[in-house]
Amino acid sequence: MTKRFRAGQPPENNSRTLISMQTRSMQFLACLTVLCCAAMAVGADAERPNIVFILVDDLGWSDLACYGHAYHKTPNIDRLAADGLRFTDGYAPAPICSASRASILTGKTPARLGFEFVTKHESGFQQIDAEVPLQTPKLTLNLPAEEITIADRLSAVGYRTAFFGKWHVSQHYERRYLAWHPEFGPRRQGFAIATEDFGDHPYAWRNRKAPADLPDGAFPSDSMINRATDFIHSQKDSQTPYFLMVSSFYVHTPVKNRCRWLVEDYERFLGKRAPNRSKRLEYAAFVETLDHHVGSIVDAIDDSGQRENTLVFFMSDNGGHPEYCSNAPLRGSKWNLYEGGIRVPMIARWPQTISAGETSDTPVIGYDLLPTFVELASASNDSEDEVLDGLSVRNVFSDPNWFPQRSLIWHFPFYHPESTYSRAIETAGVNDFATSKTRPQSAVRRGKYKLIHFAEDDRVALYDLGGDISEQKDLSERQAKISAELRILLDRQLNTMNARRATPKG
Ligand SMILES: [Ca+2]
Repeated sequence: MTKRFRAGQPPENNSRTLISMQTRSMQFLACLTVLCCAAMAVGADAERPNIVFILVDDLGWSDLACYGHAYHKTPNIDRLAADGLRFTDGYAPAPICSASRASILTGKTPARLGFEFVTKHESGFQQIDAEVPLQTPKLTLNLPAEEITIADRLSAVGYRTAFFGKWHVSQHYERRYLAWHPEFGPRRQGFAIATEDFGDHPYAWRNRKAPADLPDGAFPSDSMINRATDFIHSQKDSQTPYFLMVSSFYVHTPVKNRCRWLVEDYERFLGKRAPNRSKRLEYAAFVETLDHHVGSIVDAIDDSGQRENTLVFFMSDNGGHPEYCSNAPLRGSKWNLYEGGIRVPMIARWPQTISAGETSDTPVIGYDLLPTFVELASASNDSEDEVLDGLSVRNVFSDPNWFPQRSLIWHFPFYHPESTYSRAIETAGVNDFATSKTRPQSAVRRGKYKLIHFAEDDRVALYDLGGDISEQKDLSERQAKISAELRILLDRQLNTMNARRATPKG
């Protein structure tokens, strides 16, 4: 194997290898050919699991009953957790879609990829509706086709690969929102099977108007989910392992339901004066619809006879939308680096290896998935040519107390929101039910401590997540030594990754 991957080291210990994307891509293709031949020669390995990766959109850490939500009904996802391992400290690599997805697919941080924000129709700079002191980097539109994704890695060792749902790491093709760009879509990133389909999400409704209501108890049929379950059933008797990524459009806005019965069913749970009541009722029904979809996928796996040797990995791409979701007890929301923006539901079920009903407080982050899945596919993570930021967390599946010593980092050198910044509330609290101003910021977590650095005023805040999950007590002065250490660590890691910074306008 000519292309080997170096993982399992903290990012601060990695030195970036300078080698052109093109050269790496050619080496990888050569390697892919060798590995495919090897895989065919030995036949499919019964020890290698199928991997079904369910990535959901904007689901908050507190949104599921199995994470303590008081009234959302999520029996299917709860069952997944009861049959497997629930992570209390699972993290998205970014508080926003595109950056998080690019990072998950490649095992690299958004800082290293230079993809820290959300893709757009066209390139340029952010347009903010207020004077801001920092100049943010140029917008990134596409995950380069040369980047090596989970699907590239697994197809190289004989996995069948399929993708359905939200891609969002390419610019919107022909200005159609979320349309896959043919040069940067899933088929250019290692997925052999990929069909664009919005299913029954309101994105697909004509003029975003709901088709007819559904009768009591009925959920809408969703063609995108049906494609995924058809694929699972088609692999019933296959000896070849598969990697299926189901990337749900739920529970991203527009939050609208055809199941009025379901929305009405939630009315009793929220007082008439509850903040954002109607939005939150729609949202509750939306979350339950997502849960129904997840149930369809899990049922298909179980019905196909491949339950025991299929890893189902479920997570959200970022925290909950502040206007719809109660992110409490977490502070903040989607779009910022408080826990509400990045700590997400994360569940793994793999009956052959993971004991039922386990919980782990080991921090695991989306950019760990590539090295983890690669190891499960019996491929090597060791490379001289490629630097990964993630770590294989395979050990946590058999030992939920396994706790590697390392740090996690986040980097968001942008402002948000762009066109309504002037009207956004000044800072993020707990359950604002409003969008707050996000200023360029970065964060690092080591052990129970998390430091956030704010670029505008070079200020830091330090939180002890062990005793202060709501990030209410800034310890940066009382714990000055830890604060200084983490500040240096964060800066060093960002420099190692050639991170793009927001800089003073001049
Ligand atoms: Ca998202």
